[in-house]
Amino acid sequence: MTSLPIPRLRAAVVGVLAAAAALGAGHLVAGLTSPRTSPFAVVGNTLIDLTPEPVKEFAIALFGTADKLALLTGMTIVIALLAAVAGLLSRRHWWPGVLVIGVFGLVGVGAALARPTGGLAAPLTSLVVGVVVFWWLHHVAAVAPEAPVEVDADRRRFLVASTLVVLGAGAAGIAGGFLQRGAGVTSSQLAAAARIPKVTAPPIPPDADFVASGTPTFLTPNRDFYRIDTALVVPQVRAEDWRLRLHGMVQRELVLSFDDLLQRRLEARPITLTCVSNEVGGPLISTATFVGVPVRDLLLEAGVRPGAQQLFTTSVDGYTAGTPLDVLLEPDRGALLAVGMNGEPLPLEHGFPVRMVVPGLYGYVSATKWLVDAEVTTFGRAHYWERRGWARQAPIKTESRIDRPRAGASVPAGAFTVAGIAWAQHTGIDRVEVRADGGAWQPAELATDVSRDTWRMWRTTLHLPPGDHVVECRATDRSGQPQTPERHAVIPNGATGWHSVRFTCAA
Ligand SMILES: Nc1nc2c(c(=O)[nH]1)N[C@H]1C(S)=C(S)[C@@H](COP(=O)(O)O)O[C@H]1N2
Ligand SMILES: [Mo]
Repeated sequence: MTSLPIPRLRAAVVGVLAAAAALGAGHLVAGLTSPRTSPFAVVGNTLIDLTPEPVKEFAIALFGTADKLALLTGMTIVIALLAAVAGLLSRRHWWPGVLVIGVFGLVGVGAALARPTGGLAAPLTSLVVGVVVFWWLHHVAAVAPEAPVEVDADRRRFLVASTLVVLGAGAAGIAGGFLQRGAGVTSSQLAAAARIPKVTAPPIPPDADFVASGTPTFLTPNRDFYRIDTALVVPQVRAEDWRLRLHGMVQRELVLSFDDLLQRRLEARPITLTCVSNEVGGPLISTATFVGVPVRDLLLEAGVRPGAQQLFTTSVDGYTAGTPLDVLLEPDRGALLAVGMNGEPLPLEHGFPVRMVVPGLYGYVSATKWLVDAEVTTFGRAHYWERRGWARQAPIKTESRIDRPRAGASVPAGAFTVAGIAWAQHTGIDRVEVRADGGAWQPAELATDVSRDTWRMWRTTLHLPPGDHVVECRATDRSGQPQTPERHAVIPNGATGWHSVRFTCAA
């Protein structure tokens, strides 16, 4: 049959809808099998792992914790454009578009095969649905040459078919999303809440923060806790299915279940986590009371063999971190395999059911979420970010941040409050000083000390004349080490420099 070329817009719509159907169907099958195999997750995570380091850093700086939303949006736009092109190539014949969609489908299958936790049901479904829907819509969209009177009927048929595809893809996508969120993990989390023993944490004194003066609350509510990870789809691990293998250079290999952990000695301790990607003045720092088993206890139980240097931890999604054993074995380091956060089980985004936290080390070398494997080994093995040019070891640097006034704010002339936070985890903060317009440093008032593993709030009152001003702050830690004014980028091992804020005193 010879037919006229499909009108351009209609041809592009065929491509875009076929892609939508492929993604929706894949998302649904991933919900029924394993969320990590959703085409969104496979493509997104592959992009994350392949992205050059500077681009990733730029994305975190630009979008902060909205980086994943930005990636998804960008991905969707690119996929829609490519699919429209596939449709436009197929105005006369069905096969060029099917070829393009098929090749992208196969690339998706290949990416799924390359990921640590493969699963081909979802990508294969996407491939088949994409090809079939494209072929079908192409035929519905075709315009019969000899029957101009039927143009309206043609159009109506295409409209009905497209609407069906849109509804089907949307319903599959939404159902997949619900299934993925359900997946038994939420009920597992509820059950865990009842099973985690209540360990009394040292009470946080009411004057540990200066909230009224503009600092964050001392403990960060779980929903406000900063989140950084490479997982586009949050891994779903039920506590009942969770196992940790502690192996490598040990005398006795341990395989622990969630209950095995709960039966051991649990500790509760407030810890301030910080991301190495936190720019000077940045938001990637939060504090929670974590409950968990001391990592040292487990290492002693397993018996570390001579010559071992690091604990190499792996997440269920393949992310890895390497933590020096001499740090983890310090009697008072307080590193935990955490099961609880601020009186609740770990939120899914923060590593449910079990993660590691190590006071004094940046998260990327120590705070593995969705932890499933811990190998005692030498430094011969490079961890996720080490392979991408970041430092192998990364103790947190002494830093401080101004939270009030905000940059660009206008404050009443005369007396006003400057307030913020300072941190030097596992050393503690000794002093914070503030200066205005490059003048003399003056000491700030410190909030009540809670622990050397947590941040310390500070505030002071300044009197400045009307006009534009700059305030700066600097901290000194308890080893006497002052915060360096030298500006360093976040890569390879954390930013340094004094935070400064420009603002105006109103007349
Ligand atoms: N599985 C996994 N764990 C991870 C990461 C990750 O990408 N995947 N990122 C690390 C980094 S860089 C940081 S800063 C902390 C952040 O922990 P949070 O999201 O609970 O604040 O988790 C660490 N643990
Ligand atoms: Mo981080």
